[in-house]
Parts: sequence; structure tokens; C-alpha cells
Amino acid sequence: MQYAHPRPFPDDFLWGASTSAYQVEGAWNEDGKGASVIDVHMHRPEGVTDFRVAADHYHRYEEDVSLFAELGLKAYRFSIAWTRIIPDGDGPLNPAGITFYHRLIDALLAKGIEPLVTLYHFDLPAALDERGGWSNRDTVDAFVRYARTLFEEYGSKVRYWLTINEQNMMTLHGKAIGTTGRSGDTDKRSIYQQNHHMFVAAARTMALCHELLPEAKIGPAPNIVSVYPASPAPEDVVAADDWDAVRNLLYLDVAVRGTYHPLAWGYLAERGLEPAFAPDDAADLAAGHPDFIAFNYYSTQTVGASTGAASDLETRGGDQQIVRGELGFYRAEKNPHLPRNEFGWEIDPVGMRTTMRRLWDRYRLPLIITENGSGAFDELRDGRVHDTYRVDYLRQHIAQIRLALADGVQVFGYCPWSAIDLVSTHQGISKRYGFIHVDRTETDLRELARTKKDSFGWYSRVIASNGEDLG
Ligand code: BGP
Repeated sequence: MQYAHPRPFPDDFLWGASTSAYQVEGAWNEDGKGASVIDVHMHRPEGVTDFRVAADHYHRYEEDVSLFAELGLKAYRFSIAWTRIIPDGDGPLNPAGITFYHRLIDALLAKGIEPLVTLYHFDLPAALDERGGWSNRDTVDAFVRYARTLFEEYGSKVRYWLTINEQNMMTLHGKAIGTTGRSGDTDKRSIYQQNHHMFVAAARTMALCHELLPEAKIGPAPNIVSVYPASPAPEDVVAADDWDAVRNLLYLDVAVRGTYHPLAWGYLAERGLEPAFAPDDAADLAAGHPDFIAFNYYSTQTVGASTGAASDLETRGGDQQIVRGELGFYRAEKNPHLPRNEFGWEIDPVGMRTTMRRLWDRYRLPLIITENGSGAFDELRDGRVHDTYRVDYLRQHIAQIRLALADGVQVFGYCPWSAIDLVSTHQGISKRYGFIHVDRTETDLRELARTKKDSFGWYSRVIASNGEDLG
């Protein structure tokens, strides 16, 4: 539908930006921080994905928050590193880690920036991983205890909480992200049992949040994208529905309705992958209710019915956004109507509108986009970064939020990825997303100096005009 006069963004719309702890903070072993699975599996100083220093935000958060304020952010979405708060995951607390996030939150509040806190963004404590990670039910209790600690520490300051970042991507692409647990537990059956334990942990955490902090709001943060059928052939439509259930709806149905989506359960049962339920699990899942749905959106996916041939599979193997295909289930297709970025991710702003409409239609919960952006090899020249491609990408997506609002969807915030340059999940610092450039390469840390990119000025005008000036 088209609108001659789409309504303006609400006055209290949360114009924000996102980061995650292990990708931005650095200081990976300082001030009592314990090791996470990322520290164990993903430090590769000789090449990409070295997270030890990252953007050094841990030491430069004051400068960074000042820049966020200059950008005009109304909200900043970041994650807390579990291993700073509880270094081994379930043992003694680490006062220095707790203090760090008090300082960060206070700095944000002093500038009038709403903190949106993700409890867990890929960085499981390594000590828990050694004891089986999410395969071990004790990790559920450890997570709920960690969440309780955060609610008690920061609950008087933080109003918005996100449980687990992209649980669906950890389940489907754990290897690429570095979150897949001990080698013995990487078969699919174990992974879906781990997934189930995360569901229980998140549900118990949502219930606990409501009990301890009645004024706060909490929700899940999966990666959700519309899935298109490759053609109008009914078999392709069935395949698209199937993949939508397994990739997207499984994660939202459990979070919102407390039950497994029937198509997703059918997929698991057919393959002998159904998770075992402990006696209280069904009740715990039913008792967890989100106040909103946060979702990360980068691209849509297009799939068709499986032909059973190797050509069903994407040869690059897929990642969070490149559809992979599964023999006997669905085949991967490229969408001929969409351009792709340098990393092969299809660019589909309209797909973000359909994603919002579908989510609102199915769940009727307020939405917030907690990640959206396009990675690029930015170039710093004469103190400038002319990232017009980033502005183009974000402008088109923001225009679609406005249309979704006109469609009647409740959207209360937008947090592009990322507030500042940080290290990509598996493609290093050269794949950049930020409004603020951080001067370093994969191997040379240089001065880590901050430089505002062209997109910084553009986004600050968008925010100042409450989305009217997308110029
Ligand atoms: C999401 C993750 C983020 C972020 C983003 C971009 O899946 O939640 O942590 O990294 O994708 O992905 P990448 O860094 O692989 O380009």
C-alpha cells in the first residue's frame, strides 16, 4: 500500500545504535574479567577476528559516549559481558566488572541516552563451556543467577532489557560465530537441546524481571527476516513456510507463546532432534512473557523446494544472512530483484517492512529493530570517510519503518549496527558498520583514534528532525 501522507515518527521514538561487548570493548582479560568462548575460540591475532583489543571501548567509553551524545542518540543498545560480572559464569562476582557497567550506564544517563541492555551476546563464559555449556542444564540456573545480579545492580537505571542476542543464529550458524560449544556437543541433536535450554533460561529471566522490576520491559532479540518463495509454485511456498518456521518463528513462538511452533517441531521430530523437556520446562516456558519483540534485520532470504541435488546448497556455505539450503528440506536461491553488498548479503529495505508487518500481525507486540546495517571496507582519507553507501542503505530502511508505522505496526525504536566501528563476528575489523571510524587494522592497532564519518552527520540530522529529514 502507498500513503500520500504517512504519519510522522512518534515523538518518543528511540533513535539509537548498537554494539556488543566482545566486539567493541577489548580489555579481554583485564580487571578480573574471565575468558569467554569467544576468547577461547576466536582470537586469531595473525589474521581476522582478533577481539582482544577490539575498539578499546572499555578504556575509551567516556569519549565514545560523548560522541554518541553529539550524534544525538536517544538510546544505546549494548551488551554486558557475563564474564566481567561473574568471571567463571556461576561463582563469585567481580566488583570491577560491575563498576564498569555502572559507569557506562551513568555516563549514558547523564547525556540523556536510554540504555538498552542485552544480557548475553554470544560470549558464554568459557568455564561454563568446559562443563558442557548450554548442554548442561546447570547453565540455565547460572544464567538466571547472572540475570538476577544485573537486575539487582542496574534495575534502578535500566528500563529496557534484551535476553539473548540472536539465539537462532547461534543455533544455525554457531561455527561461523564462534559460539558452538565443546567439540563433543556440536551434533544437531545436542545443538537443539542447547537451544531448548536457552529458551528455558530466557523465559525464567523474563518472569524474574517482571517480578523484581515491575516497571521494566524485557524481550528476546532474534535475527528475523522475511522468507520469500522462489516462485509461485505451491511447493516453493511450502518450503518458504517451512524455513520461516525453523529459522524465525520457532524462536518467537517459544518466547511469546511459550510453545514450539508446530512446523518447527515437525522438522525436529522427523529428524530425531526434539529436545528433552525436564518436568518444569513447559510451565517455565509458559510463564515467560516478553513486553516487546526486538529483532535484528539485515536481509531477506529466498528459498524453494529441495530438489535433493547438491545445487540446493549455497556453495559459500552461508552465514547469518546468506541462505544455506538443506537437502530434502529447502533449496537456497538468490533473489534476482535485489542488489548485494560486498559480502554477498542481499539488500532489501522493503523486506524490512514486510518483516515488521508479519511480526505485528502474528504477535501484536511492540517492535524495536536492534540491528540493521551493511558491512563495508570504509576508507579513511584526509580525516574523512565518505560512506554514502551506508547512508543510502540506512535511509531506505528508515523510510520503510515510516511506511510500517502507517500500516499500523507499532515500532518504538531503531538501533542500526553499529554505533562505532567494531570487530565483525567472523570477518575482522575491515568489515565496518559504524558511524564513527576507529583507526586500526586487523594486526596494527595504531592509535585507535575516533573519526566521525559522513554518515554521522547524516544520522544526527535524521535524529534531530525525528526522521523527517532523510536527505
Ligand atoms: C549479527 C550479530 C552482530 C553483528 C552483525 C553483523 O548477527 O548479532 O554481533 O556482528 O550480525 O555481522 P558480521 O559482523 O558477521 O558482519
